[in-house]
Amino acid sequence: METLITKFRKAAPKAALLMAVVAGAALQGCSKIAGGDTAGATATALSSDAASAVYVAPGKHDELYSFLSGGFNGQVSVYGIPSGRLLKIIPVFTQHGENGYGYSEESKAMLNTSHGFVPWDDLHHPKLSRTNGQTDGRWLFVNGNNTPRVARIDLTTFETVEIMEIPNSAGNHCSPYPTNNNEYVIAGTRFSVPLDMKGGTGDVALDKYEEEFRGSISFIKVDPEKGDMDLDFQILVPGFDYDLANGGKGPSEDWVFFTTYNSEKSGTLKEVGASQNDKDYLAAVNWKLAAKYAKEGKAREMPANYYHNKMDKNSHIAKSTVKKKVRYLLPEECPGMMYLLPAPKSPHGIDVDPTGEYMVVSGKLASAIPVFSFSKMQAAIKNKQFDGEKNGIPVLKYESVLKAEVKEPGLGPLHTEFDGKGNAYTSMFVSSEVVKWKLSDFTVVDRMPVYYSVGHLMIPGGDTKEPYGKYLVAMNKITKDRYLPTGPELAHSAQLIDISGEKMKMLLDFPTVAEPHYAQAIKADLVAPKSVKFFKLDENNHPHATKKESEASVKREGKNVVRIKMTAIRSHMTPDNIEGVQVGDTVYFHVTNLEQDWDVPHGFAVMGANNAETLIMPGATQTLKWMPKKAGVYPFYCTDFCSALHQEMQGYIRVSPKGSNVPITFSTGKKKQAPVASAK
Ligand code: RUQ
Ligand code: CUA
Repeated sequence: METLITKFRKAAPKAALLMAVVAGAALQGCSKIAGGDTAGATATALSSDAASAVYVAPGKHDELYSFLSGGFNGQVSVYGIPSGRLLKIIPVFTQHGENGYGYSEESKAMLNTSHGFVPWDDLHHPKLSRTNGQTDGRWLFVNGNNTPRVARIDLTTFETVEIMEIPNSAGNHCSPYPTNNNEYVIAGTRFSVPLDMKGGTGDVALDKYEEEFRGSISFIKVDPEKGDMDLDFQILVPGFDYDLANGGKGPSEDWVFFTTYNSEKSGTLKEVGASQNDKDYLAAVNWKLAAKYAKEGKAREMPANYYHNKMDKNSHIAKSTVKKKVRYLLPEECPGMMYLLPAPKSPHGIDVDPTGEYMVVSGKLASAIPVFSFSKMQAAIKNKQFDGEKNGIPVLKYESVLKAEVKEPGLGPLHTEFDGKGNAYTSMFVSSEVVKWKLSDFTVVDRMPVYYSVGHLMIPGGDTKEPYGKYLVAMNKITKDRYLPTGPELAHSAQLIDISGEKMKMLLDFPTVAEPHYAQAIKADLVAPKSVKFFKLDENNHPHATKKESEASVKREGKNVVRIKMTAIRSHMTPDNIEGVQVGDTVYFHVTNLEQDWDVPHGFAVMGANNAETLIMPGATQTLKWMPKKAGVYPFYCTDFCSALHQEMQGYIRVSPKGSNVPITFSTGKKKQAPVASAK
């Protein structure tokens, strides 16, 4: 009792501080409106030649692709930079009615997990694949936060081709981090959980947090040619919360760093409980050494249960494999693999500068930004400048690893990126600004207000060895009065800032699809030339593909399955008249798009289907499953305006009562095909 009360008393002032920080964030947005000075603020912040700097003439292409996470819509959206034009939405963890992703029979398996079919997630961090520490434009890795998953998008097709579930994780937030040659994609858990060592979380009393809960860091191997992922091993780490991950480069390229909070190991009211200690930790993990330990037999194995879903390139059919074991390392058994660096209270962002020497830790509740030195860290390890240990992991002395602190940067520092010209840019959530400071003397040299409450910011390649320091994109959580009002729900927003000169220049606001947490951008010429225009029909090995109209068919299989193998080409479907289906049947429309040309998808929808349309790319086959419930005649049609005769691209399917003797027939144009005997 006594201790509880003392604990609470200690907590009170800290809780008050937190409340002030939270209230400050809300005030920030409102005061601008109340003051009525928004227009003024915008005008002064906007550079006079902003319009021409972002103008991409009709028919011309943008200089860069940017990939913005969609946060709680589970998707990635692709914008051209500098125009801010939305080019595409790539569904990843979320069903997408626009093209049938997650609805079609082929793609459903992408969303399988050990919890069943999960058609949603919270996607925070896109990370481009790398070669020699530079983005190479091959793949984009993204994380699913809620039901821990890592996905890979192929940038030749802009499609999600692989999703790996992460066992022993909960809230896959510090994820994904690809090493400099994609040796591994590394993913850390946000929540610690009790592991039952049987493939799930343990049924443990919640007040046992301190003793029973653990975190995990997962090491996913990436095939250097194909990009295929495979969970190699995990490190089971102390039961803190792990927030963000970023990796070294150059001298530090064997290392990956994680911010942690809740080193107090509080299991409840974390806004207070996890803010007791004056310092939490930056965890430094030598991933190369970890991989060596795992390879040399230090890893144990435990049962697990997680899904690995892959889309086949030629059939476009996703398949799930269930994995039943995972290997793990314990840091206390692997000397030299992991160290803890004290970092001011509940740090959030960790960003390593392009030279690999500085680790910048943004503590959202801290008043300065600590910058750690990698060479000092190496020396401190060598000279054993330790401040005890935590769960068998050596803690380095704060002073022994600290290079400098950036003083009075602003309120609520979250994330930092670099321009490759010796400058760092940090987002300030509470004071809504981007702050530019110098890596040479750690002084602040410029500020730019952003609207409002900026989370991440992104410089193309700003997290790699070679940033492209021309643009910065600020991703804002709150827009308030920035756009025409759209009821209670407002768009989130991105702002494009010119960072090529000494002073930042505001260029453009553009609303985003859901919440952009983080983004990546890359020069268009690293991606555009490799873009696939259509799929080759002769490489289509879908078992129900129909490569010629003469091969189209309708067959009854067993008692109540009807399989329709259909083709689509401008501007008809074959067959377009179908009879003999009965109530109670399960009907599969396997539609092959026969086009061999760019930008000619056909869509397919049938009245009353409890499903989305399917959108079939040229050369591909997609399947819509339909279970008609009433007798009648049902129209179907192509949903994508594909030619002048698109509206004519339609047909009928007749559904008769169960047990009816209407035979299966199908046709296109006048001549009826002979009825096909049922294949018992
Ligand atoms: S983070 S809250 Cu990247 Cu700042 Cu998700
Ligand atoms: Cu095919 Cu419209």
